[in-house]
Amino acid sequence: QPGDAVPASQKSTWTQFIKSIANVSGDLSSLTAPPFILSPVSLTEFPAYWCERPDLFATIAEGKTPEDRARRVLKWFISTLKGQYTSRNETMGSEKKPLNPVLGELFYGHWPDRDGRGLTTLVVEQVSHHPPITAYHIANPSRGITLQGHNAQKTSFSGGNIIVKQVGHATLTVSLRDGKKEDYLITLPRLRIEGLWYGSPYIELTESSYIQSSSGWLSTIKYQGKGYFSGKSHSFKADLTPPIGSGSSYRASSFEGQWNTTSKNLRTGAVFTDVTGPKEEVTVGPVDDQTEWESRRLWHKVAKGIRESDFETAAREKGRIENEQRQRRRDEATAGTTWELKHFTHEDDDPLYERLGRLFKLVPPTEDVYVFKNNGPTFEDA
Ligand code: HCR
Repeated sequence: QPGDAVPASQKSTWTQFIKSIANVSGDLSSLTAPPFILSPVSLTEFPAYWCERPDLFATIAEGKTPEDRARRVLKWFISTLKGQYTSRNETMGSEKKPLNPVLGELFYGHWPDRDGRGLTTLVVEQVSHHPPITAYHIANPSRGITLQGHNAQKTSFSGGNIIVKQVGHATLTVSLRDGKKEDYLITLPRLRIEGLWYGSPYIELTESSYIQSSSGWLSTIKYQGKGYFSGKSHSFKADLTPPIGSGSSYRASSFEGQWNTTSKNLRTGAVFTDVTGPKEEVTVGPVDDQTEWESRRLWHKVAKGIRESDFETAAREKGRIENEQRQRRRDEATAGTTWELKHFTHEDDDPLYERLGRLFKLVPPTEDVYVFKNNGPTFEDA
């Protein structure tokens, strides 16, 4: 029944919230949502989903050929989707509205070196508040792999669902043994938030996303939900195709399955991805050791309020943070200064996006980029 999962006292606020979503297109982050749908986690924590299977990230470097590495990148990418898009349903019962990060908010974490896979580090910074934009840098220096990207969202409403277009992209770089580098441009899928009328939202991925390697190998990933070609939710089909003009010596390969469970190689029948086993959450330093700008310290009281259903405290503390931010912006305007980013530099064009995007005629032909300043924490005690 519509509204089934909504607590009785919040049914009318939920209906109002849904109606306001239908009217506001673009940025959902500032809409006030009923308490039952609030998450105590800030959006700056989300880039950690990219590396919750750090072994798969590390083994990209073990690929012997461009094709082998492109397949490993695709396997790692598909294996991140379950965490990125279904983990709130698992931990909190449904998709929730994350805390809207403040400008300059930081999130640091790492995955320890285990069995020789190397230490993997994570640096995240909220680089814009309106619209919300999150930049991140993930690195496994001993394996010579880095992932850099930024993420914003444009939302619209269609057929009772929220459609989220992800704005931004990620680039992955692998240092090869001969001193050369291989780059990958990763585009991001479109989301459909379903189940809104029942008060238990969940994500389905739609349309296509791409991973273009500088070696020419291209992965095209098509997403489908229930009722389409496999009849199962969270389905995908990915084609890995050789560089254009490389002749018949290479054969394209295809993979099919569900990104939240398993998938297989269509030709051989061998398992391609399997995310039914445990994942490894990012390790984060204790809240007491964090600076005021670090996400879990900054939102500590708000998150505690949400977790303990003390929504009065949560709202008061959230208001305090937002007022402080407004005052900061006013002070900057008076002083004629602007906020300086700590870990990233904003550039209007991304040469890597342009170069790799051209190979498969990606539109738009360029996008902006947040370049990492290489000044993250030392992660010495990791
Ligand atoms: C759309 C979303 C905020 C953005 C979240 C993103 C796209 C962020 C980047 C990550 O890599 C992947 C990711 C996963 C999330 O599924 C997605 C969020 C889902 C909901 C949230 C909305 C702003 C909240 C809408 C409120 C709903 C739940 C009623």
